[in-house]
Amino acid sequence: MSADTIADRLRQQIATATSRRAFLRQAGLATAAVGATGALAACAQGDAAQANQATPGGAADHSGGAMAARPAPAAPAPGGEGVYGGLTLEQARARADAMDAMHEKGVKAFPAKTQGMGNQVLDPRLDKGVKVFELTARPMKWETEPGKFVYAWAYNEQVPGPQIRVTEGDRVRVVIKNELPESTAIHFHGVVLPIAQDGVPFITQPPVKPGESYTYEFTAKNAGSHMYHSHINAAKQVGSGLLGAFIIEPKRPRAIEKVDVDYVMVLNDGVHGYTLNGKGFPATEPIKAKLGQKVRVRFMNEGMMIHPMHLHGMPMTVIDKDGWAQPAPWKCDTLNIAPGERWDVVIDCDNPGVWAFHCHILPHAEGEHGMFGMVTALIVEK
Ligand SMILES: [Cu+2]
Repeated sequence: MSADTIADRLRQQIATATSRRAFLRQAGLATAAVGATGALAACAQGDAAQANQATPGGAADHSGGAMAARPAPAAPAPGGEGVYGGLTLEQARARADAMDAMHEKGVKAFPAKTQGMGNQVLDPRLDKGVKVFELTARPMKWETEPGKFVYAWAYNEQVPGPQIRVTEGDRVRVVIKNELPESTAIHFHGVVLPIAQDGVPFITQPPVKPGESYTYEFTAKNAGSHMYHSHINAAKQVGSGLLGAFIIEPKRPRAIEKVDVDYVMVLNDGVHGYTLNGKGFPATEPIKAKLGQKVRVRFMNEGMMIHPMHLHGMPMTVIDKDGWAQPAPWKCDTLNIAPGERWDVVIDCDNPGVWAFHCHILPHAEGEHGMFGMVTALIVEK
């Protein structure tokens, strides 16, 4: 789906909301003081209140970053308390319009184009039955949102690194070539393997020095959603992009994991700001499904903070934690993903629309300038 069709769909959603509000107003449920134009008109008071709350934190956290801003305490209204915070209706409407314009601009830009796309499935080379994956770690520039270029350390010029997918029982070989200005190593996070292949310098292997290559080889035993990442100077190396998804498909999938869309969502919060698959809103990628389809989301947190991911409109059924099946599937709409964790959920897409899907630590997702960072959408097409 192109950006244009998403914008069309959002316009349609807003037009529907507008006509519903007009109906409520006619029914005498809307306040008489409010002007009759625009879908947002009836919300002006609420927006003014939001404007007051959004002010003191300023734009400090808008671009993301390693530290979350504390939720700002509610500031006094510019003119005082009471109706419109002491402003006239016209002043309150002008404030609301200015803020709304910034919010609208971000939403209209979604999904914004940027250079580079991470998390692309890497096809293996076959060597006598062994699936061989070759990775090169190298510094590069990475565009997280339109015009925002960050310094990244990336595998195969992708943040997150290429997605590795194998099947339970496969023999797997991963070759890492180090073109970084320091040593590195790869740990296969969650994968059950022999200790020599665990990828922790000075515990299981020597560091891989600049200019060197190193080969890991093991049999993929435990199916599930796993990760691979650096395990030396990790706060910097993983935070800068040396991470990726490592998925072991089961030989015999359970009925509940037979889905139409299988989506990996890697969360990160390092020097690149708050990102989903290496991008911040509005450059994040929407998840698309048709009405009646099932979507599996594999959440993976490669960051240093927790991120409670919240889906609007439909519950998520949690099936796996760290690649291990739950004793029984359970439902939620907000799921806390801690650093290092993987959670797999299935969504029954029975509610059409463009649904917001975001981290609910609000300084990771929305400020007075609009939405940013860990925000995307689940689009359920009729
Ligand atoms: Cu978050």
